[in-house]
Amino acid sequence: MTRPPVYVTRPILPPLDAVQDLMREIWQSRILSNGGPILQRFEAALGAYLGVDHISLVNNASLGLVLALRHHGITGEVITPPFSFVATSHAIRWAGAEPVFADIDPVTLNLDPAEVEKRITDRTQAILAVHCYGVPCDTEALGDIARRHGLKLIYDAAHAFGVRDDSGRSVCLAGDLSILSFHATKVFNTFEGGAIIAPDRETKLALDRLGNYGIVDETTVLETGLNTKMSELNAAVGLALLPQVDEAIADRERIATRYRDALSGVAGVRAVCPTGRAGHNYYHFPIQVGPGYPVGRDALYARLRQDGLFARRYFYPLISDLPMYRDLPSADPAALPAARQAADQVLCLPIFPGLDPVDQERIIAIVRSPC
Ligand code: T4K
Repeated sequence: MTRPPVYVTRPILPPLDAVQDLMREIWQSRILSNGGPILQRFEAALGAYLGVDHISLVNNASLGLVLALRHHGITGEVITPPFSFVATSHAIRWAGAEPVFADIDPVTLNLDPAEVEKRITDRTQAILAVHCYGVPCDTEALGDIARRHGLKLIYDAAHAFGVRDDSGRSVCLAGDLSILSFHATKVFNTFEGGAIIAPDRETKLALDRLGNYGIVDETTVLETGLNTKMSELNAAVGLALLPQVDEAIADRERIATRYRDALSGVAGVRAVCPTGRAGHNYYHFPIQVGPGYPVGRDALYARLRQDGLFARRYFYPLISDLPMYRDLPSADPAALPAARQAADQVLCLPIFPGLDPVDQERIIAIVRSPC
C-alpha cells in the first residue's frame, strides 16, 4: 500500500478549543486589528518565552525586514549572504537599498565575517546576516566589524525562533534588530506573521508606528509608513500555540538525533547543524552531500521523491544567480565558492513534530543506500 506523501515540514497547530475561545473574545469585542487586546497579550507572552523585552509584531518576516531597514534609513549597500531564502535580498531592494553578496563559512553556512570585511566600501550602510537553519552567526565577529565601520547590523532570524546563545541569551538580542518569521513552515507559526526584536521601548514604538502608516494620532502622520500590522486572528493563533512550542522542539530534537546517529557513518554525507546543543530549535535537518557519496545531491533528491519523500534543496538556486541579482558585481560566482558548494550540495530532510518513525526510517534507508 502506498503511504501518503511526506513533506519537508508540517505545521504545528494549537488546540482548536483554545483558538475558539479567543475567537469568541474577538467576536464580542469586534477589535480585529490595530494593536488589539489579544495582540498585546501575545506580545507579552512571546517576550516572556523568548526572554526579550521589546517586540514589534508584524504580518510576515519579509515586511519585518523591510521595516527594520527603513527604520534605520538604509538606502545604500547592504552586505548579505547569497545562500538564503529570496526574501532576504528582496527585502533589501524593497527598502530601497542594494544587496552586496559576501560568501559564507563552508561549515556553518552562515555569513563569513572575513568575507564581509572584504565587501565594505564607502557606500556600505548595513550588514543583513541570516542565522541559517537557526544556527547562530558569529555574532561577536560581525558585531565587531559593524562597530569598527559604523554599520547597522540586522539579523534575518526567520529560522531562529527560540534559539539561544551559549550563555542562554536569546540570539535575537544580538545586533541592532532581529526579525523572526512565524510562517506556517516555521518552528512556531501564526499562519503568517513575524516579529522584530528591538533593543529598547523607544525603538519598538518607532517600529510599531512605521508599520502603522507612520500615524501618531488622528491628525498627525510623521513619516511614510507601511502597513505591517499583525491581525488579532494571527495573534490568537500564536497565543494559543505558544504553550506547545517546547514540546514541539523536543520532538524535533529527537528526530534530528535519530537522523544524525543513523547517517553519521555514511561516506560523503555531513549533517550541517549540531545536535545536543542547548538552545537550538532543529528547524531543518540539512545534510551536505559531497564527494564520496555514490550519487549527487539532485539524484538523491529525485530518488526520495520517487517514494513520496519530499526533501527540499534549501537554498537552491543561490539568490545571486537569480535574474534580478546576477548582474551585480558581487554576484560573480568566482567570489562565492562556499555558497555555491552549499547550494549544490545541501538537502533538507523532512523534520517536523509527529513525523512517523516509519517514514523517517524510509528516508534514512534511501539516504544510506540511494542506488
Ligand atoms: N528570511 C528567511 C531566511 C526565510 O527562510 C524566510 C522564509 C523569510 C525571510 C521570509 O519569511 P516570511 O515572509 O515567509 O514570514 C517556504 C516558506 O513559505 C517561507 O516562509 C520560508 N522562508 C521558506 C524557507 O520556505 P516554500 O516556497 O519552500 O514553501 P512551500 O509552500 O513549498 O512549503 C514547504 C512545505 O511545507 C510544503 O511542501 C508542505 C508544507 N506546508 C506548507 C504550507 C505553506 C504545509 O504543510 N502547510 C502550509 O500551510 O517557502
